[in-house]
Amino acid sequence: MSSPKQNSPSFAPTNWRASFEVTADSENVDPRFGYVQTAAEAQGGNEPPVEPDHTIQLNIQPRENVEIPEFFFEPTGLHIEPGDTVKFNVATPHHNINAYHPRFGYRQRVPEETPPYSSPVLTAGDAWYYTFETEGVHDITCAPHELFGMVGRIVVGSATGPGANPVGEAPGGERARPPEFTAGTVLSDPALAPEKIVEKGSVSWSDVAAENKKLLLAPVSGHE
Ligand SMILES: [Cu+2]
Repeated sequence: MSSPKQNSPSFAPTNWRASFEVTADSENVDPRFGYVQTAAEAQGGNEPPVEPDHTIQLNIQPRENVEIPEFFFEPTGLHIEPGDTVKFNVATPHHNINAYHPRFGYRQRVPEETPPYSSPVLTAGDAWYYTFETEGVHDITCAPHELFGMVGRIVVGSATGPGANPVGEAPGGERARPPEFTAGTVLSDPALAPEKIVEKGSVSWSDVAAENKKLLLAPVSGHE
């Protein structure tokens, strides 16, 4: 048994902007909310405030013999440098991008001093920009599709920090939730080991073993 103090993530207010270096990109891209570019804005010629250094697609594709499709980030693992901006292309409706941050009730799987960042739920054609300032492993999820395994891992600089811990062993204690069900098995796949992502630069959803993408949730039935 650990003490209640160790179990509780800190809820004290934090000056996020003071806790890391602000680059030119992060002056334009909010450290908690990022930057949304809707499909309509893109069609209207609205330029985003930064040029992205990388792009990740948010996809849905059918599964064989199972009604619920696969929801995934492509690439699922990506190595970037501190200060790089990632454009998340919402290729299919509807998704969001959400840090595994203690303020959201999760165990800490983003570096200390990282703001609790998330995008709104976005639809096809929308894009979300985020500038990753804090060095280390950033585990992210799509909150609506987390339990179906829609998770990703962005290694910023080095494969360090709380997110480098095995799933379930990151700090946060018993009352904070680790990535569960398929989210947990995907993030535990050897292809997504943080050092592997650094070595390869980018890891595709197709590199994750089928076994680890299996749906672990059964449809609810038999309710009175
Ligand atoms: Cu999603």
